[in-house]
Amino acid sequence: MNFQELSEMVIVGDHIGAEAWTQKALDSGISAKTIIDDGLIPGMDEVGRRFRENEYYMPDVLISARAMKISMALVRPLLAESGESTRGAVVIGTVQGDLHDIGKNLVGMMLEGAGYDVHDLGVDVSPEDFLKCVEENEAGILCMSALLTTTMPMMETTIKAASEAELRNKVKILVGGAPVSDAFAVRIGADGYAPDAARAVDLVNSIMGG
Ligand code: B1M
Repeated sequence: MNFQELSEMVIVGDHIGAEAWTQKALDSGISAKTIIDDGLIPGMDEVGRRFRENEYYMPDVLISARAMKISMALVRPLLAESGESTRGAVVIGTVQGDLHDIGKNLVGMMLEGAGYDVHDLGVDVSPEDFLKCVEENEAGILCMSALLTTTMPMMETTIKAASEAELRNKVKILVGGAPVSDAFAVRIGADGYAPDAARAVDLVNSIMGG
């Protein structure tokens, strides 16, 4: 099968086509990992590039992500069954006290499209819940989102809690969200900051060596 076709369906956001293509590929014995590596990841990489270069806007990315997610929903169970690994586990959530999730969802979807095993804890996530999830899934990356100046300090609280739980050297902690900046990330001892979803994927790739 031509994997370029699946990539193209993701790029243009053809979720019906992506679902049918993925099912056909699975029926013909193609592995879940090959579908992700050769179809979905190149497609989402291109979406990320277009978003970075202002050729795509948020709605375009969401439409592409929907196509990617439908395909992922078919391959994910097989990936787990066969024990085939993804590019690594990432935990993501919006910090405690904060209910904004549009940007965080976008980052999570893009990371999933890039081949990571994303554990999305949703909104209003306590430091304890973030760290429990990191530990349980041996996640190499923790991504925190905050949209309110009043909830940004929860990022620092979570980082301190990670140190106290002796997890700090086991997980890279990345932060993002509209009021967050590079300088803030440095000040609170985070390992990195990304201003948007595409650059969050670039950052995670660079840390995970991909
Ligand atoms: Co809220 N809100 N809101 N809100 N809201 C803001 C953030 C605000 C700036 C509006 C304003 O006053 N101009 C303001 C914050 C002011 C401040 O703190 N200085 C504000 C306020 C005050 C509030 C309430 C307190 C209002 C009230 O009740 N009085 C309340 C708080 C509730 C709470 O959280 N406890 C509240 C509620 C809400 C809604 C529920 C109505 C809704 C949220 C719906 C939802 O998320 N499901 C909402 C919305 C929609 C907004 C605005 C309009 C849009 C936010 C958004 O989704 N942007 C926002 C104003 C604005 O930003 N223009 C506002 C689009 C999204 C794609 O961008 O989230 O920045 P963003 O994500 C980007 C990047 O930042 C980055 O990648 C994403 C994609 O490129 N990124 C990451 C995000 N997370 C990342 C994590 C990473 C890396 C990158 O990890 C490594």
